[in-house]
Amino acid sequence: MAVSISDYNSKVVPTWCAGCGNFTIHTALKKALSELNIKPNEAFIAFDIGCNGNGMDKIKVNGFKGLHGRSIPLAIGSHLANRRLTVLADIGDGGTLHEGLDHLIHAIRSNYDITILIHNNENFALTTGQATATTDKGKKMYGLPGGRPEGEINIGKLVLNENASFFARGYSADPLQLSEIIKAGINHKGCSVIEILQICPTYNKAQSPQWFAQRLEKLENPLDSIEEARKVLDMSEKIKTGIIYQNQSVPIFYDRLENRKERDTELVDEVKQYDISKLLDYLD
Ligand SMILES: Cc1ncc(C[n+]2csc(CCOP(=O)(O)OP(=O)(O)O)c2C)c(N)n1
Ligand code: SF4
Repeated sequence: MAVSISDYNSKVVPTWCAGCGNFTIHTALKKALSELNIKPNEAFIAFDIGCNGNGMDKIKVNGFKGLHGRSIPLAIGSHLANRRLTVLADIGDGGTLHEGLDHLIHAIRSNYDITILIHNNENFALTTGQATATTDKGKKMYGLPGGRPEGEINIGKLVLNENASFFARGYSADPLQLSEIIKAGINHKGCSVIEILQICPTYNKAQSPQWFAQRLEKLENPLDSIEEARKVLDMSEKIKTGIIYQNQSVPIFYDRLENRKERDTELVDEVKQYDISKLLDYLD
């Protein structure tokens, strides 16, 4: 039976602020999963800490909420243990670019077959709007009344400098485009990094829907040259959305492991032959 978007509905009522981009990001995610006919029990999403991570109980999939910045290694572990699952990490710009930055870099470099959704609202929202690495230089933020002193990180430039095999940029107020991007990211065999420009009307009033409307431009087709892709990442005037770069010829980490080459079983099943109860004795 075909999977429908409502199969992903949970009974938990969202507590996000009115107008928060997380609502439409979730709709786009559910739409993408259902259109790919992935059943809720075939998907695993590692959630982070933050307003984004508070989405965990609002979508009915296998999930795990990790420490702040650690949803990416959790997603990697789940993928390596059980490749039958469609695995995503769902994380904010704060979690990704601060405590989680090393995990992002290694996920890209190893090209694990996971999809990373970065909710970029350009602030640490759950903790009331402090500056993150994507906040514009000079912008006044909670705890920084004199403005942010350093220059900002451009997620696309960071990701493509590490030779990511897939980078896309979506927008929370365009869930139709975003769901197509998420589908492409899931279908991509490798580490797909999707930056989602997320409206946060509470702590990022400057980047309103009107502000985005004046700047966003859709890229019709992905660029297959990484050098060309790097040229369209600048966000100072116009901001490109869409699948910006995809390289399908980079092998994924798992397929490069010599000791897994002859195996068609999953680690999650193989481990069942071992009695690990003694390792858990200390819990008594
Ligand atoms: C290990 C750890 N460090 C810091 C915190 C405090 N903390 C909780 S939510 C949060 C902000 C999250 O910001 P971001 O990842 O951008 O997500 P958003 O809330 O904006 O969606 C921080 C710093 C924490 N809970 N755990
Ligand atoms: S603070 Fe911002 S990100 Fe958090 S729920 Fe409110 S609008 Fe959404």
